[in-house]
Amino acid sequence: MKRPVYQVVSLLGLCVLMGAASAQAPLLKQWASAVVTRSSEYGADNWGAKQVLGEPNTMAYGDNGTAWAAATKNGVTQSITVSFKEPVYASAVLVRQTYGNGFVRKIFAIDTQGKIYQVWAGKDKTQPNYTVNFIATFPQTPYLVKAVKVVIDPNHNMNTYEEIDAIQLHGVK
Ligand SMILES: [Ca+2]
Repeated sequence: MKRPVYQVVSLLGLCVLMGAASAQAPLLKQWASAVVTRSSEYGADNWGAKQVLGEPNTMAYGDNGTAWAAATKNGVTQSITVSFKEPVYASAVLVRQTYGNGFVRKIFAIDTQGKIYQVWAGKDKTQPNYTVNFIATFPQTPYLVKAVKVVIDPNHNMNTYEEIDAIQLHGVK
């Protein structure tokens, strides 16, 4: 006996769906590769914006020149914008905090056309005294992200600088 046509069609449809799910692109995790801009930096080398690039290299909590610090310990809002090698449909940004932790306030994604979108804002509950990889998650962007801007509150800890060692973008190609 022949199967009704609609059953064959629905079976085919199921196979296509399963194929699509198993072929889903893997999550790509990239460390920042270039500084686009920064509001300020404590130094051109130590504590400079370039210190956020690449893999983490600040392994102890404290005031370390291997992390980015703004020019002043406290004051107006600060930010750093970094780009990544592979544009991705992004779903998270990791901000490695190594001093004055708990200071991230907003994160913006910048698409391949240079358009800027706020993707995260909220309470950063990262605790001090340890190096911490703070991860801000958000619904996957429908546009390809090539850069992110991290906005921080330098007054989060009035006794310290607020320092970032590394920034990582999570997404799929
Ligand atoms: Ca501060």
